[in-house]
Amino acid sequence: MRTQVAIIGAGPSGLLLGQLLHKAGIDNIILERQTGDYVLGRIRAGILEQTTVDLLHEAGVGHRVDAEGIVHHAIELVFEGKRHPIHVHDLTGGKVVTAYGQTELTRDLMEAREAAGLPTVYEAANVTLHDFDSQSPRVRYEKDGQTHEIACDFIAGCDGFHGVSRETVKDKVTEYEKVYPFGWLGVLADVPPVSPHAIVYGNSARGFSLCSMRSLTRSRYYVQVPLDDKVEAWSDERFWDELRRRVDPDLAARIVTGPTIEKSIAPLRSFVAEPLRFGRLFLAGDAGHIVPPTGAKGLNLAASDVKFLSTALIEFYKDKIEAGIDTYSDRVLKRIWKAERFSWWMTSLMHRFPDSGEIGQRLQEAELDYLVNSVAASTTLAENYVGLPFDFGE
Ligand code: FAS
Ligand code: PHB
Repeated sequence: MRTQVAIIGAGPSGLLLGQLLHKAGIDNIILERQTGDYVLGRIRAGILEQTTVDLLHEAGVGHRVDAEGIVHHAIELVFEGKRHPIHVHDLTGGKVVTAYGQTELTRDLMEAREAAGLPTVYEAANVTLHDFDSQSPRVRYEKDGQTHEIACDFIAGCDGFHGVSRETVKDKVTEYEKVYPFGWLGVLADVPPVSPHAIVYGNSARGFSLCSMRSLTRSRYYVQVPLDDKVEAWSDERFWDELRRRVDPDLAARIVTGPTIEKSIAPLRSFVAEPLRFGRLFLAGDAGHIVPPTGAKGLNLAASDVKFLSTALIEFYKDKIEAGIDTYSDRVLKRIWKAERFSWWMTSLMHRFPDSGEIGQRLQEAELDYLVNSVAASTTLAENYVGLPFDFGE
């Protein structure tokens, strides 16, 4: 079989890239090792930057996020038992973020791909990448007991942090990593969100908390937990009680509780692989980087990688220009590192660190008190939170 671009991974990166390339008339195939239902079953991101929403429209799948996404003009910070708004819309000249679950975004892209009759091989096992340092790369995979080979012009490694793409080039990659000494216990519950028009980030001596949502009837909450904590140790009652203790009394009194429909603990890390291009192989999304979710950057950073990569590939096929593919890695890494820095800063500001002692908590509270009372400091948070423009610093 032959195609122009072979995409590894049917997560948001791979699906969005596939859709943008298809819209530009570029053939592509996606190889995914799991089933579609398994991919949809992963509960992950929830906040989209405007540039990500714009990309969904460019890909022809923006109608549902417009209809069902919840636009936020502000976020709120809780510290010392009080809640403070950060009016991101006003501080950034009108930019906003939209609450819309990664599951729904993935579903929209999967449905559009299927409607267009584009080839996606689910349960593709043992994917291997070949000859990507030549002009004739190949991808192999196993399915139904058969080994298949795809000849292509380019390979897009969109296969996430544990994928085969970065593993294939591990001897050519420099890795930068920071693992945080805690995790996030997250729950989904079909109850109305306590703060439907602002994500609430909480700093408390008991640890970080986050009040978010997936719709006006489905809430998403998180509390910081020790790295060795176990989901089994957290009954619903214990979770709701702990969440209430970490926010201000007014918000605590308004939290609508109910049975959780998903409960999981995720570790937090900052990770970047350099470079992200190896001849005709490109890494995009979590295959190349991971951020702690405190800044709501993971999915949005994946989308911006795809913006740069799709533009470069379209330029190559339409105008025979190679500048985009030659500069892809340097350009996305400049953006990735700024998102890594912001995510690290938000994480450092909002979480309880085991080794920082009481002074650590007081220093965080001082920074938060300065931040909510300084237009300059709030603007810095706001412009990073809504997402820097694609051409920032260029
Ligand atoms: P993904 O990991 O989503 O997709 C990669 C795909 O490749 C998967 O479907 C995988 O099955 C497939 N694959 C892997 N190896 C393969 C192989 N060898 N062959 C074929 N296919 C292969 N981001 C936020 O912004 N906010 C959050 O709150 C947030 N929470 C998260 C919670 C968790 C537990 C995790 C793991 C991530 C979270 N993220 C969050 C980040 C997350 O949203 C990612 O940024 C996003 O999924 C990135 O999308 P992809 O790059 O497509 O990678
Ligand atoms: C979520 O809704 O899952 C979410 C929101 C904001 C974050 C992280 C996760 O910073």
